[in-house]
Amino acid sequence: MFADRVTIYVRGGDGGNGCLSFRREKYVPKGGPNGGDGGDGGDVIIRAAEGLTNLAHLSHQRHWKGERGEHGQGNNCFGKRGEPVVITVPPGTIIRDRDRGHVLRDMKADGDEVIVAKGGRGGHGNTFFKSAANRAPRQVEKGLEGEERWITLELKVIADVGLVGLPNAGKSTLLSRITRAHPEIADYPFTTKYPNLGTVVVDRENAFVVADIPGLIEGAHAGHGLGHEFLRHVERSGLLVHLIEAIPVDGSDPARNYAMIREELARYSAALAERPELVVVTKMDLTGAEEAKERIAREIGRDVLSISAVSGKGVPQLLRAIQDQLAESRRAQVEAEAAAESAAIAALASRPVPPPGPTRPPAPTAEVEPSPDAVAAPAGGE
Ligand SMILES: Nc1nc2c(ncn2[C@@H]2O[C@H](COP(=O)(O)OP(=O)(O)OP(=O)(O)O)[C@@H](O)[C@H]2O)c(=O)[nH]1
Ligand SMILES: [Mg+2]
Repeated sequence: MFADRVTIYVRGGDGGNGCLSFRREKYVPKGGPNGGDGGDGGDVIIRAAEGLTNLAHLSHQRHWKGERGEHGQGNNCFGKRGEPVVITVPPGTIIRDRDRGHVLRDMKADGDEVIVAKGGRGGHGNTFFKSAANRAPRQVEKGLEGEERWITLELKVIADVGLVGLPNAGKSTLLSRITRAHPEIADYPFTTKYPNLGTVVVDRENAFVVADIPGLIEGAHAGHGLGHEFLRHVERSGLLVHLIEAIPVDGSDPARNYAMIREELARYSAALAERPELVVVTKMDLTGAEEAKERIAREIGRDVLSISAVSGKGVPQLLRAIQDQLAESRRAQVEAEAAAESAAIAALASRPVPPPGPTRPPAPTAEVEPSPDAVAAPAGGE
């Protein structure tokens, strides 16, 4: 089973109640309050963990709750904190609030963590309310309820290279040739129903991840076929490798097929359509493929590479071209980041210095935890 989108309900544990209690001991009259605070409820935490490939483990359990905090007890015993619940997801998972729609966190790297539902704070016991004015308070607080919400988790596979093309173009065959992945391969369209990933290990320092997504067909943007649904998986890849069958089995025109897939990519996202792309004519072992390749290059007006995933011809050249392109993209990215940084520094440097004047009061902070001192007012102490 594969799942790349699930909706789950999360709820932090409720805080434990504060305790109302007084010290009662022989020979100690008016022993004073000794009710402890309740423990805080456990949070629900989502953590990215390397090694997971999808969200299937979450489709069986839809409700996740942090543990309740224990109630406070007499003798100034504080309740135990509720244990947090940790949900693991693969890096590349985006977490959204289902009802409000905003992104809570984009889990990019192994170990990234976010609290999606905070546990409720434990209530104060009556000891807390003791003051010079009130030495025997009967006041206690109930624990607060844990935060709750529905969240949607969506996995966007982070692949460096996305393989795109019509069904049957040979995407899965290429993936199985260049990586250790074992995708299903068959001579009918839509063999691949879910994305497959594989890592190409070039040498000790260099490796890249390739995603093979289900074939795209005309009208994919309108929901035809399977591919459009999965385009989000290649949305973040630095490079698209577009496979074209040299002599399509269905007798269609390869150059037209190319244009059609480009159109579908652009309809999905303009940013995706602008990604660097290598065009690769496949199944070069078939008779007549060489002429077909020349014609395709001429008609689409671009340089094309060619491979036979069956014989392996052209595959090393393709891998080299992919590596060069990835290195190029990384260089461009580093340069762009450096340029953005120096622009920001220049903007800061050229900002006019504000004239001296009365200092403004500090901006209010978003959520201030009430500090115990703010509630209790033991002015002067006992
Ligand atoms: N002769 C020849 N056949 C190939 C080559 N590459 C793939 N094929 C065959 O083409 C058919 C389709 O290959 P797949 O790798 O399943 O194609 P795909 O693009 O993953 O197809 P979908 O998953 O349906 O989108 C299979 O029968 C493969 O054996 C090749 O280089 N030469
Ligand atoms: Mg396939």
